[in-house]
Amino acid sequence: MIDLYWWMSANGHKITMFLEEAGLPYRIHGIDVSKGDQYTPEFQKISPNNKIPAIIDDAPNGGGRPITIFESGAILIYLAEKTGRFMSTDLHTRMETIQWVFWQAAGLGPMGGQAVHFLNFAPEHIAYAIARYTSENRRLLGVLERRLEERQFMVGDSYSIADMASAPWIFGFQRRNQKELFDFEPYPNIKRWFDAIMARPATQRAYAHVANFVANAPKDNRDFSEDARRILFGNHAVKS
Ligand SMILES: N[C@@H](CCC(=O)N[C@@H](CS)C(=O)NCC(=O)O)C(=O)O
Repeated sequence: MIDLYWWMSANGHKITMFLEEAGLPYRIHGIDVSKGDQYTPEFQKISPNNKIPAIIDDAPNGGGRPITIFESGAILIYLAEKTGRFMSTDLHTRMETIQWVFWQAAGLGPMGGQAVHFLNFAPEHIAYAIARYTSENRRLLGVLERRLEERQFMVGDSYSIADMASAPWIFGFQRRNQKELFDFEPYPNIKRWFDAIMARPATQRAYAHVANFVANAPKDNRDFSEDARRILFGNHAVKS
């Protein structure tokens, strides 16, 4: 059984998408990051960076010592290797997949995340920050569009953990309906790829978990209490 420490965010959806595709048994433990659940001593033992997602697999090799993993990219690689699915074992293809997982975790995620933050959650309008992150996000989207011009998926014609890492971020961008952030129009290949992934029954089952946690996912500052903003965007975690 896999225990998944989760909240309904792009990085959380990556893992439920994999688990649903692979049909692995799992149970979700909700970590409400807007209430500060990520800072409890119990969760910090599992995820020392105080962020979701994290997993504990109680039987990594069909038994043996349980393993704890944080960082969504590391979890995806672990699950792919555990199941032998969604990442080829061929050296070149495996490394191509891992590169694109890192590309998402180090580029599209953090840069897109900052673009979303400065456009929607920052207490003041900082034009420089908005321009800096939206333009870097657009550059990364251009990289993804080029990548998908000649391929069905990010690594060849097989759906892989690279796609599972990136598609939830596109989901998060498009649901905001903000032209400065994202618009499908200049990215027809991203649209084709994204629509195909969202139509997969496993993706739909993964996203259906949202309804079990909150009726409406927060969209901007107005949906967060002052406490939630302090926890998520303040210096709550900084030890002086
Ligand atoms: N690099 C990490 C990022 C994880 C992350 O940013 N998680 C967010 C939700 S998407 C979170 O836990 N935020 C709570 C906080 O920042 O306090 C990963 O890919 O797992």
